[in-house]
Amino acid sequence: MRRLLLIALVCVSLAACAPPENLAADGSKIVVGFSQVGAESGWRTANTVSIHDAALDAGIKLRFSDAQGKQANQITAIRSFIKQRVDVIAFSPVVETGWDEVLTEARQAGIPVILTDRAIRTTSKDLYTTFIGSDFVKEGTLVGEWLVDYYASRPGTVRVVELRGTTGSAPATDRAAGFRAAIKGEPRFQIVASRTGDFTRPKGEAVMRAILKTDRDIDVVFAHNDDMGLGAAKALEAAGLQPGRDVRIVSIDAVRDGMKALAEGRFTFIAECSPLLGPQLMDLVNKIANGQPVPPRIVTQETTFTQEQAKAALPDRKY
Ligand code: GYE
Repeated sequence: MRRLLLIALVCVSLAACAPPENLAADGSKIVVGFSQVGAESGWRTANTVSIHDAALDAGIKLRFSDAQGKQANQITAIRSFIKQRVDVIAFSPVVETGWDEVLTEARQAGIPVILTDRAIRTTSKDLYTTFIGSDFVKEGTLVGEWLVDYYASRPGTVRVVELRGTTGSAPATDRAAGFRAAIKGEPRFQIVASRTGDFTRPKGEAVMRAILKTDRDIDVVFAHNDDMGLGAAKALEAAGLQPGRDVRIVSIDAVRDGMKALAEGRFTFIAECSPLLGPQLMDLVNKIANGQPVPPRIVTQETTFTQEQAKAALPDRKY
């Protein structure tokens, strides 16, 4: 109480008092509308928790909408945020294209937009203020480079099954491209099947089961996320093949279940993709709501994990 009084006195005595961190320039509580992709994976669940927690910590009011994997739902949510006149709109776009119209509406309403986690393709750059998220091309490249290195001492053809993420989404497109760039000079690497598992465990399993019906001669499964890799592991086991010994599963994310599989030897390698975007996102919301400049692109810091590294990291893994 005495501290509050003191702060109030200091504020009154100063000509202009900077607003506390969690308030907009006009002194009101900042409201951010966030449209989430859905709940397709462990990554997504951890991302949603991170965003909720960070909003709470920053004293920012969060209006959260789950699009259940559908772009149409995201467009509806963004229109509703515009109507509510939120201070900032943030969203993680399900797919890359088809945003120009609704983002033009946001711009016309004077509401800044932050892209979170996934990029979009647009002709006009000024439809969003900044983009925070991973370098998906790099993630795919890291997996490909690691495999090239791993097989350097193991001669012969390497038959790869690729389980792709959601068709048209930035991570699926970019991870596929990065991976292909890494194995380009290595003709012995052959992508024998490439199908979408929509970033979910059940679809990863179903697609892998279907592939195994006609082809059991597989060296590597490259899953665009841990969940699809875990689904594939189940399908391989059901077909009498042992993941980690008969087939090497490599993936992206490094969520707890993936790290567990890696530590147990069912997975062979994971490139990390961090879902903990909440604190940085709320910091951006705060700055933008207060008219402060922000960089146009913020790239998430990430690493990679071998089986040994996963064993060491697992006890402290938060998600
Ligand atoms: O890798 C996957 C999720 O966009 C980075 O989406 C995200 C991806 C993540 O479903 O697990």
